[in-house]
Amino acid sequence: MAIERTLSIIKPNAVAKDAIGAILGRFEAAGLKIVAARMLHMSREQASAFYAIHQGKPFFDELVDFMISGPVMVQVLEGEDAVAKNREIMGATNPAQAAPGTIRADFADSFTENAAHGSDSPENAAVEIAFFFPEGVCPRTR
Ligand code: RTP
Ligand code: MG
Repeated sequence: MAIERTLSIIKPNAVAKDAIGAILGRFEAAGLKIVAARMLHMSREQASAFYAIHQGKPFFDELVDFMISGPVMVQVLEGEDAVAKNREIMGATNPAQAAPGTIRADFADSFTENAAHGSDSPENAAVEIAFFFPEGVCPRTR
């Protein structure tokens, strides 16, 4: 299996309930290394650009309003099969369908406020990582 990087976001509802540490701990426990991290409160322009692929969909405005409702924690996770592994740890997009013990099962408040984002392919991960970390990501040395 290949070593991949993926972009992860702890969304505003999970930051608000002080779940940053618990969620980052799940990534580390699963063998995903945190190789970059930053906290920011996105502007409407930033959130709209990040979710440009969803522009025009019925949930777009609600999604952007939510993502700018408070700060988010953004991190790059590195490890074997990181894209799929992160999505497995997050659980299904609709928290009602998320498996027990997943981030969304434990920290989501609704379909929109579903606690976490994870890139859906290595190609999109590269684009999303560059979006939040244009200066690049330094490799872990230990
Ligand atoms: P994400 O991008 O956040 O990791 O989630 P995902 O791939 O599992 O889901 P995606 O289809 O990319 O949707 C992005 C986010 O939009 C919100 N959403 N709401 N109410 C709805 O029908 C609906 N559908 C999507 C969720 O916050 C979802 O994570
Ligand atoms: Mg997605």
